[in-house]
Amino acid sequence: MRMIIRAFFRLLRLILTPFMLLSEKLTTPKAIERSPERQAEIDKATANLALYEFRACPFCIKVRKEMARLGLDIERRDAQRDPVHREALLKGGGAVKVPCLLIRDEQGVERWMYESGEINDWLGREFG
Ligand SMILES: N[C@@H](CCC(=O)N[C@@H](CS)C(=O)NCC(=O)O)C(=O)O
Repeated sequence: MRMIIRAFFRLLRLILTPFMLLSEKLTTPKAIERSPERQAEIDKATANLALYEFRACPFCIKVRKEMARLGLDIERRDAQRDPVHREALLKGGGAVKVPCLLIRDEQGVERWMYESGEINDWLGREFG
């Protein structure tokens, strides 16, 4: 029974994923404009960030859209299909839950931020 339920959800995900990704593509906002100097500063700061995500997770899509709106080039790590990223998320953050933003400060101290709303608020405060 468990296998059937699992297969059902896998099939559902397979069917829904292309629609979710298409909808993301169609509704992703344009990036705000900045001077090249300011953008370079931001690119430097975002090099210390990484977003752990599932491709078709609606909460991850919400964060990716905010990243696009703010013009942020943040490394994306697929915690669904890449076992190395999945393990790193579990070890570092404490749970395989996405989205999760890894923030590394200048001293190398890591902060693992869960919750799409909290992540978007933080991105807005830092880079908005
Ligand atoms: N309230 C959270 C919801 C995140 C969430 O439910 N993510 C799902 C994927 S869409 C997940 O990671 N599920 C795995 C789990 O909760 O163990 C947010 O806004 O980020």
